[in-house]
Amino acid sequence: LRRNLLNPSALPQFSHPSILFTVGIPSLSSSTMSPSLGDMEPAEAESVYFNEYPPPKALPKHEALARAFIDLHVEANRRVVLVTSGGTTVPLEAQTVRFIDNFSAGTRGATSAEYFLEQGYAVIFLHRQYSLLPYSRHYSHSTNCFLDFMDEAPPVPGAANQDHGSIVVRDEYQTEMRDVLRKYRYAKQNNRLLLLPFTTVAEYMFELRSLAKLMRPLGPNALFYLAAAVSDFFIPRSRMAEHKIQSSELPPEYQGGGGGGGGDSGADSAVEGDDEIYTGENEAKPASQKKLVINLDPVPKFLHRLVDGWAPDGSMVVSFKLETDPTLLVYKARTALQRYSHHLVIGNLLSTRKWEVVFITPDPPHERWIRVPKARRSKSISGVEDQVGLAEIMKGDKGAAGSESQQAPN
Ligand code: PAZ
Repeated sequence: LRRNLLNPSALPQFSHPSILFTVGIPSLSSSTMSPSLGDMEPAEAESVYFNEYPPPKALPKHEALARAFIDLHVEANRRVVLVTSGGTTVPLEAQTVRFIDNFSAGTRGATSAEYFLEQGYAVIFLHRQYSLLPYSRHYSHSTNCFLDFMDEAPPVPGAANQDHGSIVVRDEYQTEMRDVLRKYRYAKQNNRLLLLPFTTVAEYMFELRSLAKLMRPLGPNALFYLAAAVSDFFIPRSRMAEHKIQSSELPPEYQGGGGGGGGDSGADSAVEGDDEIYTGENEAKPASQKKLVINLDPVPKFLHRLVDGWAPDGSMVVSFKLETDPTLLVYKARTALQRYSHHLVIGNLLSTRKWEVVFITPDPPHERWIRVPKARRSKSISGVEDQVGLAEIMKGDKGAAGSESQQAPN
């Protein structure tokens, strides 16, 4: 996808810029748009947004699981953290064939969840389906195939079947895997870890809202640790194509079924119409070379609603801010902290996020950099570099993850 920022002057009714994506397939674009959620008061945006989507099918089941989990830990007066992790998708069609995604593998969330568990928290792990999970992350995904950790032991002498031995963990991995296995078993057997998956940005929003409200009985024992990479732009349901967006012109008798990018009304779609209004690149090209122009709206910033409405009184809210431009990171993290009045923003850069973060706090020192020293950036068993041990640091175990400073990196 090639991304073009829309010239805001072309759309005076929006205070938040929409974004256009162009891909090399025939064009379908929009000339009219519905009012932007970004222009509304947070409570109004909430009701419009959540009324537009049917709740995810799994929500009632997730709510029941979460309710039981929370009750258990309220009873035990235990702290509970909601860790969000992984990226959200933005579907282009209601019956989704294509979607926009982002880079997040869920390493931060899964790693941090392990630290929280070690510190005695119960963890609700709201994660992108198939992203990294606490404990299993050491042996999953592309960095390592779990089969590489296995061997076949020689058959036991005298055993009935001498054709094969048992499958065992290779000697060199025994110690580390035993350690991980014990922690995993402990978390499972003691009901300390609840795994709840999402895929789309809308599913994420529904789950977050429900879980935050369910966590109210926890009061100050609740912590929100929002490490998921949540899409900033989306296609509202009302402007989404129902069916797969077509890449070639259809005969007239097949047109108008919603597959061409329009919503059911077809009047205000995200992906139909005069794409040249936005890109200026599409004139006089044969159909086969036209582009698909996708008009995205800003996702409402529900952190406001989380802090001021959904979350329990006295709970702590930690959000993350990812940037790629080092000159923007602290500014953007500070702005988020001021805007949403929560407790901590942890800033990180895409390229250095595995060993360097900055804590932006309302109280002095306001800005604190935490780095894993080079020597400690060892590969774990799975070949994934260790993440900064945020939960340890938040508990005041200073230096646990390495050096600290109040200066930005050069
Ligand atoms: O999942 P991961 O470990 O690859 O990346 C973690 C992260 C960069 C998504 C997280 O640390 C973060 O910054 N989340 C917030 C992103 C944002 O919406 O700005």
